[in-house]
Amino acid sequence: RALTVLSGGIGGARFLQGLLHALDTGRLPGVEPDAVITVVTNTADDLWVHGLKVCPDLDTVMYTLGDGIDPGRGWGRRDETWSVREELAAYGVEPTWFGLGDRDVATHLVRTQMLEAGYPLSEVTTALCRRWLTPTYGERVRLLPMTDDRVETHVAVADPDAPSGKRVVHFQEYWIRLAAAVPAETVVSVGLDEAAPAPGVLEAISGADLVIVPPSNPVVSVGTILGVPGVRDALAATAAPVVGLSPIVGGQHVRGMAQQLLTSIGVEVSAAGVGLHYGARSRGGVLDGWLVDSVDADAVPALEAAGLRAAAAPLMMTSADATAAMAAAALDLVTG
Ligand code: GDP
Ligand code: FO1
Ligand code: CA
Repeated sequence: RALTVLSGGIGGARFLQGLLHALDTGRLPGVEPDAVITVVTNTADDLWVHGLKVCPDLDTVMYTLGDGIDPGRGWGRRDETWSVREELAAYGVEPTWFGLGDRDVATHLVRTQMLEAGYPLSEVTTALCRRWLTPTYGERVRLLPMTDDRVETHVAVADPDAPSGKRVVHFQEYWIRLAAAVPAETVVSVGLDEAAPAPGVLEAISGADLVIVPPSNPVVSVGTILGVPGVRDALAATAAPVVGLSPIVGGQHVRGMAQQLLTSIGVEVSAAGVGLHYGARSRGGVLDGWLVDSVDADAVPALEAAGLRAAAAPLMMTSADATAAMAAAALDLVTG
């Protein structure tokens, strides 16, 4: 069996923890415990900072599954220290708003050195995962960047001092320095149209037995992956059922900035809105099934009218067990 998951960072990583727990505890009927999971991960949050290439979503998935993540933050390393950050600030070197932990810096040094030696991001990721994933999962979990090419999400925000009245900032500056506290006038995925899917990405979709869209950010995580040339076609053509889980519960995101970004692209901030935005494969979209939280059960009829299989189930990832149940419900929706 081969499962493929299209993931962002924290939400996707937490879902993957539950999916692996479901496999380990035999809670996915018809899926053997050693099924291979390929994680196709968003790389458009990536940032060159202080000469280092930082890949937040790849690192969050890698550290989370490798048990190196700081559980409170959901990003960066546990038992972290911040001497490098403090020294950079002492030099007055910007961006001081982007916190690099000392342990985390080692990851970026290894990645940057390998990139500069000519290794593509996918091979760099495989190398880093030899430390973080292989000891625990062997070949069962493969972490792939969506592309080896440089893609960055940038956000236009209002700026009265600018001639155009707008200023474009990197997504990380929008999220961290601006705290997503201002409307995202426009979201731009720089380089996305020219990007090629990383080796193995299209095959992971076309050859899967099940494709899962986890509760990740529908705009800057899943939306970006869907924008990689070839990905939508692979999803439309795959024999695997494609099932998604809503990151919006009761009309709100659980964390992050999906509300601001969905509003920016004119999508209703609701479980139904996101499901309809992804659309049914039978009508040119990417999903066969869409799972919403129990509080959004009233959205099921509209989703079914749009050609989707839909159901309501508890969707708060409060524990590996709770998330395992979500994974089982998602599988059941499209294979039952
Ligand atoms: P990021 O790259 O770190 O922002 O992580 P993702 O894009 O993978 O996931 C972010 C999304 O996860 C947000 O839109 C949240 O609403 C969603 N999310 C986080 N925790 C939960 C949860 O427990 N349940 C559900 N349904 N969504 C969640
Ligand atoms: N998030 C913050 O809110 N503040 C930070 O200083 C910060 C630094 C950082 C460094 C490395 C990394 O991999 C992630 C980091 N993040 C930080 C989180 C990051 O902005 C988010 O995980 C995702 O990009 C959101 O999609
Ligand atoms: Ca992200």
